[in-house]
Amino acid sequence: MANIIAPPPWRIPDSLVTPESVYRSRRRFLRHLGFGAAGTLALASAGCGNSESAVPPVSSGTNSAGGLDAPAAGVGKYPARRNPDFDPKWKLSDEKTAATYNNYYEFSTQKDRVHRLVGGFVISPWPLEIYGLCDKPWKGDLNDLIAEFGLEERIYRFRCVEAWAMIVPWTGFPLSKLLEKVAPKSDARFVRLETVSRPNQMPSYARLVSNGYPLPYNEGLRMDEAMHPLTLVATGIYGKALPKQHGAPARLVVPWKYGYKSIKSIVKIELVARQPATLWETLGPDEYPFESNVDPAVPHPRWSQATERMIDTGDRVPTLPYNGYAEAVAKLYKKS
Ligand SMILES: Nc1nc2c(c(=O)[nH]1)N[C@H]1C(S)=C(S)[C@@H](COP(=O)(O)O)O[C@H]1N2
Ligand SMILES: [Mo]
Repeated sequence: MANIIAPPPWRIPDSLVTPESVYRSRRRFLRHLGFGAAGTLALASAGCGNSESAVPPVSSGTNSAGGLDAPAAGVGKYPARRNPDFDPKWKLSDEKTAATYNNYYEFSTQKDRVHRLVGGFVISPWPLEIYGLCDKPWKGDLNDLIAEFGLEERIYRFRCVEAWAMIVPWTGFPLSKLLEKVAPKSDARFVRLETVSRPNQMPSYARLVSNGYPLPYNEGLRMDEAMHPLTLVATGIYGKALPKQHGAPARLVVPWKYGYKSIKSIVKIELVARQPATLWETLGPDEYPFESNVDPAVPHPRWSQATERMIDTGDRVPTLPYNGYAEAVAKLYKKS
């Protein structure tokens, strides 16, 4: 139990994924395995006790220079107008539950701890760049993009691969607007997105690296997926700027794919010709493949995806093909 050995990355998948709520104890993990309950992604060393306790907390409210954070991006723009095309009359998940149950591994692998560890994360200013196979690569601050594109609110379902789900109002702009701005070349067939790398502000960062995680966190989409009108760059949630634990100041939301595709705190977007390697696919290609469309009929190798648990009510509801967005996106995956 005591020896924490960092396995090489290619060995991680075997020990990486443990059923939900049992990642703290190897013994409990083994006992629960047979239940086939909803699973969770956990550190490779997760069986060896509370691996977070050795990480010193980051002081909150200050930036790296010791001063106060500048205001978050989009100040004065919330709440944004709700887009009537994305306003289903669904009951929203509880805001506070969503804000205290997060996957943001760079801060913690324990969902209920992330929100307590983000205080020292500096989100303003937020330079980002979009480059690669395009005629007009762009570099600037997130605020420039918000000023140019405006913000709108949309209600989406969100489904994590661990079989929990929520319904939340995101605020943001379509990724397609940003891609059109840089004029993609015809050979740009994929986009690769990268999360900011801030080991000094992200308490779990060094531990992830030593456990073989290929940080910075990165994700990717096919160009037609990235250009799809549902694919959103979110800067807000519940009518306010994004709390840091949700991926401030700008994160992706791809509502028909498992949650890990919705990469947080984006600083780089690259247009590329070939399918990029992504963090989760690199760690476990059978469990977290590049495409990762929500599909109740395709179980995760270690748990069913047929149902999901709403994070606030605990209700178990059927999982829908493409997370309920089949009408909008199934055509992207028609085999010819
Ligand atoms: N950089 C980064 N992005 C990330 C993650 C992460 O650990 N790091 N977790 C992903 C996963 S697994 C999920 S389910 C969602 C969770 O988003 P939420 O905490 O805002 O609900 O963020 C995704 N984006
Ligand atoms: Mo997830």
